Amino acid sequence: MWPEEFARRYRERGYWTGQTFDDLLRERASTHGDRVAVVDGDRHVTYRELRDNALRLASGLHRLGVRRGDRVVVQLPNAAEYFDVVFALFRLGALPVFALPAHRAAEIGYFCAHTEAVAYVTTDVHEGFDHRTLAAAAGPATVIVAGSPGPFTALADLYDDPAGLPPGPWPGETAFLQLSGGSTGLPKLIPRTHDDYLYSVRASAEICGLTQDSVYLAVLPVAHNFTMSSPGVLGVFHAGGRVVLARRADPATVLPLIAREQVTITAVVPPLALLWLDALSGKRGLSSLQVLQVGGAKLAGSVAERITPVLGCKLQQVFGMAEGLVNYTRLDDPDEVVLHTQGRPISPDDELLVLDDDDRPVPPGTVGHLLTRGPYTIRGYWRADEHNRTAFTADGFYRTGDLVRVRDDGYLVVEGRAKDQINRGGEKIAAEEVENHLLTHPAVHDAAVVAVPDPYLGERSCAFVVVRDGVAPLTLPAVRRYLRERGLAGYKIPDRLQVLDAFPITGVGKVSRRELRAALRTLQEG
Ligand code: J2J
Repeated sequence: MWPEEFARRYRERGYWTGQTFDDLLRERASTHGDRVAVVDGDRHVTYRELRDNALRLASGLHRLGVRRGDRVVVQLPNAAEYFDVVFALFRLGALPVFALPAHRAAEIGYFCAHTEAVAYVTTDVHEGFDHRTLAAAAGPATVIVAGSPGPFTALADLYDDPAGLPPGPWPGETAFLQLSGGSTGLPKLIPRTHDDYLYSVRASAEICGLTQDSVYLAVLPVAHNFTMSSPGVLGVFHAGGRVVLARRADPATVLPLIAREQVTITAVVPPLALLWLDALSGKRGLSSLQVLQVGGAKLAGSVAERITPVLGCKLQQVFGMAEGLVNYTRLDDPDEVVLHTQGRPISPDDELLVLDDDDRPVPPGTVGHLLTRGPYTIRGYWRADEHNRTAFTADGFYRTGDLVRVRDDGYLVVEGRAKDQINRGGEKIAAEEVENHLLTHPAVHDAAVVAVPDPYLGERSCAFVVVRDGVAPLTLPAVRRYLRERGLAGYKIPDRLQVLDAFPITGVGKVSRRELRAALRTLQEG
């Protein structure tokens, strides 16, 4: 949490206004009650209905035993119930833990255990996968299912009479736990408060020009920080606009949906932008679309240049992180800025440092490690004291792990990364997490996972392994099957495998895993 002098400053400057998520929804239900808040297929939910659903569900969850401060792992696809669930939890002051639809037993099990979750809310079947099979991983948590519940509690049965709900949380409390992209063995959880998050949401809605006429297409998973807050679904609710949910991201689903629902703004990762560009090249653009936000991974200049000519909308680059700091190119910025930078921070009180390997400032305009603190950037991960000592400086700056250059005009250019992570088209993979799973394989003596360049995804993952003497050779399909059976999310499963007799530099004495990964990157580039 922020030291008192900072908290006071952020309140005095009007960033932290004392609003909770429940306040936001209540205000919208009173000012925009009959307007449609959410479109999910043929289902339209007004602001009044959304608030009623959230209160009724809060009541049912409370009756089930969910209390203020409890954690609840939420894993839902882009469906209307998602909002009922999270706003019900916000109302109770219980903390949703935002799992992604792609997570499997390994991740869900860890989230439930680490957060001591009292409940796990999921769906029946999504993209051919039966999420009810993850119930065992949830441990003692009560399993609640949207759709056919099987032997579990049906979400639909929990909507109850909202009379007599206990008081809600205060705005300085942690509202939810967001997932870190991660670079360590186990994913870290990010505690965000009502006050800090809603500041970023309101400011983002303004920067992105949202109004009550905005129609936002949620195509990336709604629980991701980008889709939720930059300006995302919450920014739309703040502005009183409309959220349209896409269950799938392929052009055949999404492009007709944009036309049918007259979508004005959406957010994608670079590979999706590329897919849409290819699908629309030489055709008519998307006439309703005004802004395409692209972020989560570096957008190549050559792709950026095609967006306005092909799609007929503005491009906005977004460089953000679930830990806080978000940078946007502004809608009235000149082309050169929009095409070739990753934007500038939301807030005048976002403090940035660009440092060399020894924590000394680099000369202006040169590349270094980005560190940041500010009114919506966390001061520490949840229950991770030891990791926090290295992930943050003593005076509270978060080490982003990104290598950036800050131009004279204050805009940032992302030049690379110093963290042991693979950014697979915006999906983040912590090398160490995958390595730890590989090391449990009986044939694996040692393993290191690194990024390899990919023309479509930007990066894919490659697992280098040294096998034990006398074992049968390992193959990529066998390794992939093994990791899948261990319950690892699909996007974390290595795309490539290289079996080596020995790691290149282990002969030189003890090396850090970081040095090893760097050596392997050089090896595969050569
Ligand atoms: C290069 N790298 C980028 C960009 C994120 C808005 C947008 C994105 C995220 C997000 C987010 C990048 N160019 N434009 O939370 O609110 C890489 C950086 C960063 C990490 C954070 C939001 N945009 N990145 O991607 O928590 O390495 O958040 O530190 O998933 O993604 O990942 P994540």
